[in-house]
Parts: sequence; structure tokens; C-alpha cells
Amino acid sequence: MKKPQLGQTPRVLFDEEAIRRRVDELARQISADYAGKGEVLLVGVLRGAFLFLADLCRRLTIPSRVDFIAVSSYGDKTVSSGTVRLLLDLRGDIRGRHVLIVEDIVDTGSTLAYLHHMLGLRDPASLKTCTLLHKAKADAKGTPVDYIGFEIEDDWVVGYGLDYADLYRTLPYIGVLQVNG
Ligand code: PRP
Ligand code: 7HP
Repeated sequence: MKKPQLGQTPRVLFDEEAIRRRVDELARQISADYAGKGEVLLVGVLRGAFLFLADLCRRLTIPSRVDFIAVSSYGDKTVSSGTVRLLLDLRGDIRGRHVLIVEDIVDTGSTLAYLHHMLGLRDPASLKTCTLLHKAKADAKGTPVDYIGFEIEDDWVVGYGLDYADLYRTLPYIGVLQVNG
């Protein structure tokens, strides 16, 4: 993917209302699936998933806790380095717990595959994955993606937690950045 021009206003892909409706639906589905199973531990993947997780967790009707993990593979680029760096590990032990990884986006799938493998080794009672956005081209290397908010094309999307070079993250909507060329 070529470089987005900085300073542009992103084209709206999902406005606040569309995001709210879809997050509501996901929360209902997740609450139904986990009902009666006890507590779910939501693992938010920083930094991109912070807004999605905040909205999702408040709409769940099941008992839940929250922990965070931070990874990075893009830096200031729009092409994955292919190497996922663990910047911050979970605070708590996940052995015997129902764990749901909460991502903002699955693009190449490298991050989710890395996290699923790493957390799976820690012996959780169950391990599922949820992402707000999923690129059609994503190849999560066999990692199941259990809950998907929206399927999207291979555009560079920003807002609602997603960034380009650490910009645009705080936009309330999800938009597409135009690329040069
Ligand atoms: C982004 C995003 C996902 C990951 C998805 O994180 O938040 O975690 O990339 O890409 P992939 O499917 O190609 O691995 P990034 O490394 O940019 O860190 P950030 O969330 O702190 O911006
Ligand atoms: C990571 C990421 N961050 C923001 N927008 C996208 O389209 C992205 N793909 N992978």
C-alpha cells in the first residue's frame, strides 16, 4: 500500500451510529454465547482497540474483567513489518479463564496469530477472538476469528482507535485515507 497524504480528512466509512449499532449487536451475541459460563476476561490489544473495548465491555450483560496487552508491528508505516513486538504483557494469569482477545483490526493477521498462539500456551479454559474490522485479504494463519464487526476492503482505515503514524486515533468515526498515486 502506498503512503497516505497527511492532513487530509478521511472519507467516512462507518459513522458513529453505524459503529454503535454494530457494537451493540456484537455485545448481544457475545453475551448470549458466554451466558452461564462464568466470567470472561476481555484482553484489549493496545493501542488500537481501546475505544472498541471500552464501548463493547459496557454493553455486555455477562460478568467480565478487562486486561491489556500491547503489541506493535506497523510503527509509522502502512505495511506490516511482519514482526510483532510485545510491548506490554497482561497483568494477570489466564490459566483456567475464559479469554476473549479484542482487536480493532485484523489486516495481515500476524498480530492475532501471534497473540492467539502466545495466550493459548498459558492454558486458558477457552480462547476466542473478536475484531471490529476484518480485511477480506486477512490470513490469520489458521487462527479462528470468532466475532467480526465489519468486513472491509484493503484500504488504510483510521479513527475510533485506529491510526496512521499515531494520527487520527481519536476520531469518533472510521474513515478511509486516500493514498498517493
Ligand atoms: C495494528 C492494529 C492491530 C494490528 C493489525 O496495531 O491495532 O493490532 O495492527 O495488523 P495485522 O493484522 O497486519 O497484524 P499496530 O501494530 O499498528 O499498533 P497500534 O495498535 O498501537 O497502532
Ligand atoms: C493496521 C492498521 N491500522 C490502521 N489502519 C489500518 O488499515 C491498519 N491495518 N493494519
